[in-house]
Amino acid sequence: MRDFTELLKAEARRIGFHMVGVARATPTIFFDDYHRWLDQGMHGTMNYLARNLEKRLDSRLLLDGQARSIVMVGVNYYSDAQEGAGTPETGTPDGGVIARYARGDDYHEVILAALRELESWVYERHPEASSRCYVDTGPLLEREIAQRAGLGWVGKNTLLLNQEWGSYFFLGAMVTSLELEPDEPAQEHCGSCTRCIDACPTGAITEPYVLDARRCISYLTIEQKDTIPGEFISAISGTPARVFGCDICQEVCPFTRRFSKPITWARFRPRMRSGSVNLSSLLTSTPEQFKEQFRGSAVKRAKLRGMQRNALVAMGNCRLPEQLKLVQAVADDHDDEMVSRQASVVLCSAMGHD
Ligand code: B12
Ligand code: SF4
Repeated sequence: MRDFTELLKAEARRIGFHMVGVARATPTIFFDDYHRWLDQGMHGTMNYLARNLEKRLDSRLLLDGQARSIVMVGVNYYSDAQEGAGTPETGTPDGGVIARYARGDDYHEVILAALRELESWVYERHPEASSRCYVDTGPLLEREIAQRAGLGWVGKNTLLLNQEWGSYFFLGAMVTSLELEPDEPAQEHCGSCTRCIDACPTGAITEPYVLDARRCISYLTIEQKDTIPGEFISAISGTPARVFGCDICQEVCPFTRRFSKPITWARFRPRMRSGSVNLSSLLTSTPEQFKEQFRGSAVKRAKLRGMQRNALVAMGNCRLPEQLKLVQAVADDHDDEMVSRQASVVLCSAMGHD
């Protein structure tokens, strides 16, 4: 299978994947770590992470027990817009930054379509093989498998880092029943660096390689559906304010600083100038306007109510008098009770109360 594996990798590169490697389907060596993480409740409300545990922790069980190899691919999504560099949205305190991964089209759809192209190529040559493609949603530890496939190492911020690309890249997986030639696992290069741990404003990286999702700005602004507790408001409304996701632990990393390269996949190019949106207009947006603005984007995952909640938190200490009025108005009256409660939490925090 060595020759076929090489041809498959060449095809993956022709399709446009920036990274490709192969890992054996095997049980994870992080079985105990994963269970400890769940037992401590670090997954918060993401209950799906506690489901399908047999498969998630032993990829041989995928494809009804037929999985033998996993082809891992990576696609760069870095956009180099300098947040806060005098642009209309971020140059004023009324802009909120969208994390880089969500500035273009929804990566799930884009990468899955490209992976299916690769899958068809394999199927034409091996119609007897079964396979399945995953981007994010499958019961897979994508980063751990990608490390074994040689795509990079799991950094202390828990993201996969690559010496040529940094960490601003998506992962995708094609699980197959074919016995492909596996790659050598990538070596770790974080060394004694702890910049991501030191820089996280909410202390979400509780120890190297362990992220308490409940404290992560990405989780708080995207996955968590209720109000964001007051203790996180100053971190989220810092400069620049974050309104969807967070890149702080990547922004400070010496590898992303040195090796990130601008996006080449057109569909991942940022839709919004400097990667940010106007907070006040988000607060007054109608469902129709929201749908139109974020059609085909990963941002719609947070829904309008989630984004309005995030906009309130991003306004934080209400540096602008107009913002204070807006937050007050939402606290007094809003169709969605959760959004209204969030406005009250923000007002209390701005006045220095808990
Ligand atoms: C749930 C999830 C989240 C959650 C939880 C994040 C987390 N760290 O687990 C939240 C919502 C917070 C999140 C945030 C983000 N996510 Co996310 N997320 C996922 C998802 C769906 C599952 C991850 C998971 O299983 N977590 C559970 C934890 C316990 O697993 P784990 O970190 O892999 O843990 C293992 C290792 O840490 C290992 N381990 C433990 N100790 C040690 C010690 C050593 C030395 C080593 C090497 C390993 C190790 O053991 C653990 C158990 O196996 C994956 C896709 C997937 N299916 O894998 C995307 C994924 C990880 N996310 C991704 C992205 C882009 C992000 C964000 C950057 C988005 C943003 N800008 O806001 C942030 C980054 C935050 C961060 N620092 O992780 C990408 C990452 C790409 C990359 N280059 O690594 C993925 C792979 C999606 C994709 N298909 O591209 N995410
Ligand atoms: S900031 Fe330092 S410790 Fe954190 S992931 Fe990057 S190299 Fe590793």
